[in-house]
Amino acid sequence: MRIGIVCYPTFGGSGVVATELGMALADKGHEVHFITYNQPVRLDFFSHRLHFHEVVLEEYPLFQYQPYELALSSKMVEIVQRYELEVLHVHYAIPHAYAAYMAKKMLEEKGIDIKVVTTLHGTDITLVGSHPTYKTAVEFSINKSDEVTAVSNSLREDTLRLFNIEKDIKVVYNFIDGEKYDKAHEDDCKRIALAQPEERILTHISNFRPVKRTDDVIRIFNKVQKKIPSKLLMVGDGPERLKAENLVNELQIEDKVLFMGNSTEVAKILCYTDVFLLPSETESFGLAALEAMAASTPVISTNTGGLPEVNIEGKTGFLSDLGDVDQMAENAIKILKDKNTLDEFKKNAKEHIQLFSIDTILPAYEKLYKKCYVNL
Ligand code: GMT
Repeated sequence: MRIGIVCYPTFGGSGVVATELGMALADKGHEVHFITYNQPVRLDFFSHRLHFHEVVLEEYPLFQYQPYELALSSKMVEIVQRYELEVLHVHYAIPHAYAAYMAKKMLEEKGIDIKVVTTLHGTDITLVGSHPTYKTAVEFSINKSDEVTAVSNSLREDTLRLFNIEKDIKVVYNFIDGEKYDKAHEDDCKRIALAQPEERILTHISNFRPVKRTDDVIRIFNKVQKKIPSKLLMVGDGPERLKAENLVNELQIEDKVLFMGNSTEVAKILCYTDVFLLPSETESFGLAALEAMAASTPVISTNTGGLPEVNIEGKTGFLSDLGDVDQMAENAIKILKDKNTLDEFKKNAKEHIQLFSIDTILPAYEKLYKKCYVNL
């Protein structure tokens, strides 16, 4: 098929999922066109089946805010026409589903029927989308999509609770390519550059927004390092980074915590990791946890949102109530205390990702694209 993918091109989970999906679809023979304001960070190759079209914003002094939706929907119309696209798959409802609806209507005027598939990712529903500022437009554009998916049962339920939804929302889990992580393990994994052989490595990866509770990450680690020699890798960047760095200084553990900034080498970083920390306030899915598990890393997380659908209590890691730093630290110590326990959790984590295999999830999206045209 000829598919347009609209997403945020940044390090956020929705952009990562959209990019990996587009690359996998192109690999399978589909023609994929990314439409966004920058080249997606994980888009590492182009081919005759994989294209990127930049949405260019013209600055004009009258505008306090540049009208991105207008530029995006105009670009969608242009690309759908030029490449005769059959489906626009938009990731993250705001403003992508709304812009896609406008593009659909403009194309209708030209006698073209483009189908729109909207995938809801989390904050577009739970934190931003349900806010009164956006709610009406988000609800409208979800209901006007041809097909709607959510990345977990929890997000589906949240959407139905927070909005008046007339459409059927299908759950299509996020996916992972396990082999990519095996490869990072096989290539020489230079763990010694970061920690001594007897030290354990704990890692947190996020966009350092308040919802990620980076202070809890530091406090959990502080308790762990008092019992087990260890290092903490803080990967990513965002508004809470400075606060997290200050807390590290206050606790006098600067020599044990490394702030690494944003990275495109997540698989390599995770190959060093023994335990992954994700104490988020809410997480519709927790792609970072799944990436950790693909690298055979057990996860210490909260039990919020879709996390219990990804991280399995006592098997792939442990889940605690929001803010229960003591229990999360105890659980991390439980996993790290001896090699046999750690190895068992690592094995379980790797096994569990089968449920989220790209081989299962990709056909689910392909079926959905076809379903827009034929009643399957
Ligand atoms: O976590 C974020 O703040 C980024 C956000 C995004 O849209 O990129 O992530 C959301 O989508 C991811 C991919 O589906 C999910 O794995 C994350 O759990 C979800 N984040 C939240 O629900 C907070």
